[in-house]
Amino acid sequence: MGHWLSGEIPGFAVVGRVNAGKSATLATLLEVDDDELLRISGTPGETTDVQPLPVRYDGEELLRFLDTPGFQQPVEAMREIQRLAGNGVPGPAAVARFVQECRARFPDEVRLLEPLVEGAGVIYVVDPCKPLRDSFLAEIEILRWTGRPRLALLNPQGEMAPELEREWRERLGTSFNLVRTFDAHEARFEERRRLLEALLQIEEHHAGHIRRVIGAMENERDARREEAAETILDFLEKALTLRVSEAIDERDRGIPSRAEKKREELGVRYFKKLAELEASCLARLLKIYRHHLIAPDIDPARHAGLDLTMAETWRKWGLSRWQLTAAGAVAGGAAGAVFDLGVGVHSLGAATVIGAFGGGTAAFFKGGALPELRIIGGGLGKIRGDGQAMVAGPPASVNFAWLLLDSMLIRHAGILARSHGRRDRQVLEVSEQESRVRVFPAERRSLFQKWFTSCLKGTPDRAKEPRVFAELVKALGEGGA
Ligand SMILES: Nc1nc2c(ncn2[C@@H]2O[C@H](COP(=O)(O)OP(=O)(O)O)[C@@H](O)[C@H]2O)c(=O)[nH]1
Ligand SMILES: [Mg+2]
Repeated sequence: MGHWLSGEIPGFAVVGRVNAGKSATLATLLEVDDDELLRISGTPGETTDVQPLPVRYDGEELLRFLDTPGFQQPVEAMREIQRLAGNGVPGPAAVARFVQECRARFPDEVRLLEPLVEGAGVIYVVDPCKPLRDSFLAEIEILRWTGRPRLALLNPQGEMAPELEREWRERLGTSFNLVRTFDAHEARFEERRRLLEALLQIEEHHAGHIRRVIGAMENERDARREEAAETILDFLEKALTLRVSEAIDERDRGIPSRAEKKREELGVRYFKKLAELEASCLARLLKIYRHHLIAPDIDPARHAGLDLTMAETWRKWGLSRWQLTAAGAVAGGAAGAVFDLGVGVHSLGAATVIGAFGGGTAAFFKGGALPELRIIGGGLGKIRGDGQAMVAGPPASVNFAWLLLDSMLIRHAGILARSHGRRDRQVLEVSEQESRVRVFPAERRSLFQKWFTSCLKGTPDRAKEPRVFAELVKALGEGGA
């Protein structure tokens, strides 16, 4: 024996019916969204052996989970164990004998009971949407006879009917040390931590190891949040200071159609670059949170037929009306009080806005007006050493910055809400969700507004960065993150 467990490392075997969601539970708990590492499948019998899943921090194994194939013939196995117990009440000894003697007839039951006989704790996963049949009662009995510490998890795969849930809870409550709900498709950080804390309650002997795992998990969450904040700030700074130039000569200027064509190319390149910055920011966020099945919502066709007359361009870029309104609520709503909306535009002096802003930027979003890409210098700036160039920069309105931040915060929240136990592909939706910047406290808004303005001027205010970073870290942790 001693095949599945090792020394003082606490082990927990995840057991239950085939398709109860055992593998999905572990995948969500351990943040594994890769089927190569942890197979989740609607086809029964895909997991045919016990799979050890060590939990390591800093190279040291602190905890070990064991994924199992699941019960196949619980009623027959229960009878066999009763038979082995003779006239006595079945207990750990009868289960141990069953494991030793009945492998040929009950390969699945023996496989899943083996780690328990060796000393692993039990995590029993059930779908409480299923009727509580005799076969489940047999599983519950067998697990009770193992004498191991036992946690039952309700993993609802559909609507949980209150009546049925009560029945499951009552039944499980008499045979398990603890009964908890853990929805493998919905659980987030808090639920994952609560699951580990539940293990702490049923398995006092290994409290030290489990506590270290919980501590490490919390540290990791904080570190990730900081890394995400750094990533988003880096993106914002790059996006807000992005300038793209297109060389023009005398002939271009002389022929309006040529100049127009250059301007169009400039727009295409500007948005392409912006989309690249956005995509790389998202890719980094997905990496930080270990997600491989989330597709970035960046439309490759976005830049086809790009036109600087804007509305369409901006829509393609994902900055839809609702977002503009949301940002308007931040920047526009408090116009005059906290924000100095004009700074970004006027300080550029020579900046020419192609198309009409309609005067003040405060009215920017009124009536659904869309932002304009700014062509700096009207195509005549002496930007490059070798001649003249037309330069495109970000829209002058600082609302643009708020949009970029808001869309990243919403995506970040979407990433946190996604459990690793899912195996469907997901596209992050920005448009359907709530604005995050709208609920920023006034001081934070003011700070970001100033920093954004400095970025749009092309000279990011370094002195403000530590505070901007700290506030962003806070913002990333808000809203159940
Ligand atoms: N809707 C829903 N489906 C789930 C949940 N957990 C697992 N499933 C699905 O149920 C099937 C079996 O899951 P799996 O984890 O492989 O079950 P196992 O055989 O107990 O390991 C898969 O298609 C999963 O996507 C859940 O919490 N909600
Ligand atoms: Mg499985």
